Amino acid sequence: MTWLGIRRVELASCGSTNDEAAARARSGAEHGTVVIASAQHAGRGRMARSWHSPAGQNLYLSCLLRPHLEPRAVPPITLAAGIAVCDEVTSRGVDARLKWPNDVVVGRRKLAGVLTEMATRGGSVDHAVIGIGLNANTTHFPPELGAIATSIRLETGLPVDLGDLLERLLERLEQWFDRFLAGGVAGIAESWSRRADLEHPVAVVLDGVRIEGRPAGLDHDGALIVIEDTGRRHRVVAGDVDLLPFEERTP
Ligand code: BT5
Repeated sequence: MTWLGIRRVELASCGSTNDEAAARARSGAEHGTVVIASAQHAGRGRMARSWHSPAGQNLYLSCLLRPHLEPRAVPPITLAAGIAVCDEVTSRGVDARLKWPNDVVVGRRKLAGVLTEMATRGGSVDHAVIGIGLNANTTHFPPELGAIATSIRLETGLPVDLGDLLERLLERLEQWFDRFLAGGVAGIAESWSRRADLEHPVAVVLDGVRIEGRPAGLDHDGALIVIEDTGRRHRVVAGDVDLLPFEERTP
């Protein structure tokens, strides 16, 4: 690693590593600073959802970046982080895929999620925080997650050394952040699509209307292209994409 995680903040417990990283950014922390916690008591997903973060079992980390990018060019960095996580778990024998915009999934179960947040100053980016929650050793999830979450350990049957996982993941994150920072979405789009499940039909809600179709890769700005059976093409720029079981698709 040349820049990511050279500076680290290691916490036994905190509310959210994203909040800790943002607070440090406001006090001048450097590009590449990584905040890691063993537990979070207010781990967050998107749209005020919570992220289950039991102590000592999994990775909860946030990367502080100070990219020279326009604010609108920052959010797709989530896609680059997803590639890094997907490759790391795949190298450990997990059959993982990317699900737009921020999930790493095994089948329909979520293994990891990415939460990118940023702060601007005078119209330019002051800092971005890329938070990653990766389930490594959890074997028992709370009831609401039991059917929709998984971990490396559940997939492989093997316990995971969190220190080793962190180091390898940071190396991959640095490589993919570098690629994104140099070439934007164009530099990672093909790699992202190769790791995404583009066979699975999906449902998305666009302007209040539910659309079903096939994901067909990324647009130039990181939006997901979804094509209906009729051939109609849509751009998904925000929200959730539901993977439909093949048999449940409405005709
Ligand atoms: C995400 O949100 O997937 C982003 C998760 C980012 C978590 C990291 S941990 C380090 C850093 N600090 C933070 O505070 N956050 C980041 P979203 O796409 O909105 O998905 C959230 C949904 O995932 C929840 O509503 C649950 O359904 C589900 N979920 C919650 N905890 C989970 C877990 N541990 N494993 C799998 N699914 C989970």
